[in-house]
Amino acid sequence: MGKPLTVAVVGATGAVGREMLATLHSRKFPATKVRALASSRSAGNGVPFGDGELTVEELKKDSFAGVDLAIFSAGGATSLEFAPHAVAAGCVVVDNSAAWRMDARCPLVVPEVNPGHLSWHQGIIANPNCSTIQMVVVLKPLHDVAKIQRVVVSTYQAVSGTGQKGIEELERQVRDLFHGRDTETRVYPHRIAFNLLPHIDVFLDNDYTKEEMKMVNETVKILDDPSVKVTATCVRVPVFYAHAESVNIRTARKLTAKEARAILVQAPGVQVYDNPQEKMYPMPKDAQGEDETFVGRIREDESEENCLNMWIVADNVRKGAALNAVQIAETLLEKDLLRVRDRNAFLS
Ligand code: 25A
Ligand code: L14
Repeated sequence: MGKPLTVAVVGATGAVGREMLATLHSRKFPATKVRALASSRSAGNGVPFGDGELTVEELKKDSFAGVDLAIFSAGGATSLEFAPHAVAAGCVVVDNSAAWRMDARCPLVVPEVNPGHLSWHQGIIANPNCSTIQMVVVLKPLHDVAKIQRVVVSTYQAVSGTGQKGIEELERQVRDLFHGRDTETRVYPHRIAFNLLPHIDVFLDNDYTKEEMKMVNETVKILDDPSVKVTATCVRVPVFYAHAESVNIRTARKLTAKEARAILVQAPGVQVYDNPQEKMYPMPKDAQGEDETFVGRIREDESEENCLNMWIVADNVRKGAALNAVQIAETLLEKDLLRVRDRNAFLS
């Protein structure tokens, strides 16, 4: 055991925050003390941790004295406001919101893909968008061998991406419709039960959604290669856990489906699940609760040279959020990078 280590989870009462506590415990993260922080609404309540419970404390600017590592999943506004104060207290932040991802001072890290980026962190490390994480885990080993030039992706995203309130919206609407009652839409702009919404996060000036542009920009930053062109369509589907993606790539060097499978079988964090004859392909119901990113339906695109199609599925709350954040923390420890060099780096 090393020196004492205090870890705080900010947003500990949310769908992702709870999973972060569970992941810290199940992976035996070497914390000597774990604290649960959330808004004043939840202060004083308990959240499960291991066999016991932690009492939720209200997040305040001075919450981080004596904290070595804070993992944030409480929305972008909370991260923007509080992460600089955490760093000022000497605490390293791993942030699950979109707030710091494209900030040049903040590495955007998937440990299987670009762990080296952690070396230049200045106190805040960003955890990528869930849809981006599961895609780059699969793309990276193919890119290293055959150089990906273009990616066309369509996503099928679970309601848990919106947190506990998304899960409750789908449950309530399904129950109402089964009982022949009218149902309300509270969280999404339209009914999600028995429907599909080609709309995640807000629309931007270019008529893409912010979720789609996160996939475009974050992929380039993580792969550290602006020559990779990405275009995305992000769709909310009535599934509780695990996002799926249909991905088409064009590579500089031709890859057969067989070669791609052989490369991916060796890839860290990836499980190839691809046997059409046996009706074996990844599905959200099987990826739920798993740590790995599953890939199947790997096949050559017969309409275009050097292009492949594949189907990628992962648990958005685990690899897409909590697990990836904890893996970042583990990698910081391994590389002895859990320290803040300049406490003023993010104070304006
Ligand atoms: O949903 P919010 O408001 O963004 O809050 C999420 C977490 O941040 C805390 C909040 O504490 C919660 O832990 N938080 C918010 N504002 C804060 C502040 N100013 C703050 N903490 C400190 N200072 P809370 O305990 O006050 O909020 C209660 C949370 O409990 C969940 N919940 C349980 N039952 C509920 C319910 N919510 C509504 N109705 C109920 N009946 C719920 O958490 C609620 O917010 P959540 O799961 O919806 O939060 C998930 C947030 O995380 C984002 N997210 C989800 N998946 C991903 C993701 N972000 C990135 N990647 C992902 N894969 C969601 O978008 C959501 O913002
Ligand atoms: O930017 O609603 O990481 O599914 C991830 C979950 C944005 C919203 C992010 C969702 C969030 C998204």
